[in-house]
Amino acid sequence: MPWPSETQRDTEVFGLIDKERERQNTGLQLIASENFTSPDVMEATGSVLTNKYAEGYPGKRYYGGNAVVDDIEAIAIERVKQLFGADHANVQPHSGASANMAVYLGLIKPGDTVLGLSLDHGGHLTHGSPVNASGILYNFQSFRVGATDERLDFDQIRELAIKHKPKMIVAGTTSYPRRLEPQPFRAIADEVGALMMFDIAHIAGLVAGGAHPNPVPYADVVTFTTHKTLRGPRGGCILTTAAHAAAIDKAVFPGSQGGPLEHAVAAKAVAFHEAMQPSFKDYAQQIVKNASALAEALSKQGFRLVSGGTDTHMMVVDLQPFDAELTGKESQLILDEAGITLNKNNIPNDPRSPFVTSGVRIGTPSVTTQGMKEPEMALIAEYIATTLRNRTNPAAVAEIRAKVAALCAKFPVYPKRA
Ligand code: DSN
Repeated sequence: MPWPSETQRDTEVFGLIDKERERQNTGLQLIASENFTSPDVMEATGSVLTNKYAEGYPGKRYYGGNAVVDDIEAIAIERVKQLFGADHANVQPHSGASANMAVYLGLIKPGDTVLGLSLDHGGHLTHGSPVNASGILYNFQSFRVGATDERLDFDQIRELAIKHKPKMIVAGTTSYPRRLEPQPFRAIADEVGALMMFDIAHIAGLVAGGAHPNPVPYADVVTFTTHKTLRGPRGGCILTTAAHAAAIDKAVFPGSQGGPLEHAVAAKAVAFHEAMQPSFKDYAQQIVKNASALAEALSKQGFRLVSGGTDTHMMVVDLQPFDAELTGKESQLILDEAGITLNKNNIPNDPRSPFVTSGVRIGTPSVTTQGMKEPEMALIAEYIATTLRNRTNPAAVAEIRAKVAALCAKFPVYPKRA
């Protein structure tokens, strides 16, 4: 039987995909949690594996026909264990949020106390936000960054841990620009008898590439997404010590997920292979160098960097010293018109709501994948500042849009569809 698309291709959706490819090719992608995956990762994601049901784990499936899928998932597991030096890996979580919820389901009980970083100070929704299942089902107590240095305060974390006696301490962030050392979290967890989970969703690629410390030797469980700095397909992953392996596997399937997305698992395996190559170390180092260069250039343009700068792939920019009237929301909108994509972001103790904000978050994983280096970071800072200074002048914004397109043309990501 012919596919319907042979006679009636869905030009509507494929037209929009072409449009999105064009947007990604011609604009600056500065969302800290995004990246460009390789053609091989995309090929695996779009493969025949999307057709297969495979509830269970390699060698223990509920359906037949899984010999090939078993080999693929086993390769993904072995590669990621090797990449991070872990005892055990579960590569099935559909996302970082699913991975985190599976850890809570597997290792603690509803109502148990957990410590995590407050969302408005750089934590994640799944680190106990009251609007998320983590905050609804578990008794999360939040720590916050220091009032003056805007960095994690381990004295505060320790005091909270002693006071609340959590079952688990969650380390990890989504909009915190500083390096996270795992040892202080481990010391506090040991002192109060808590489990330690480290969510490295943002920095997994930096850890894999050796640019940031690996928490695996210190944490009971490490979660991450595969699509951020790690540059794989959209998805999640959990690494654990041998002691927690069975509980975590049970919490993922059948605890919280059904059939795994084996096309995504295959693409994760490809991404892990890519992250094992020597060139990935250079990539991880360059992401951080680019972020430092961009932060410095933005400071020179009159912006304030939360915590004074960055040692990761991202920075949180306080817009207030640049222009007290300018919000994150307005900046995001006008920069989009200039072909510069980033996201509004609360700064610590932000007087504005999360829908408006006084800051923006900027990341360098995507532009680094394109091959941009420090000189381009100076240009990007100039384009951002010029756009925001001239935000009521459409001709000036259009001029920046043209400059952004010219810059991106020098660093093409995906060739146009033939
Ligand atoms: N949405 C992701 C981020 O942008 O950091 C976190 O889940």
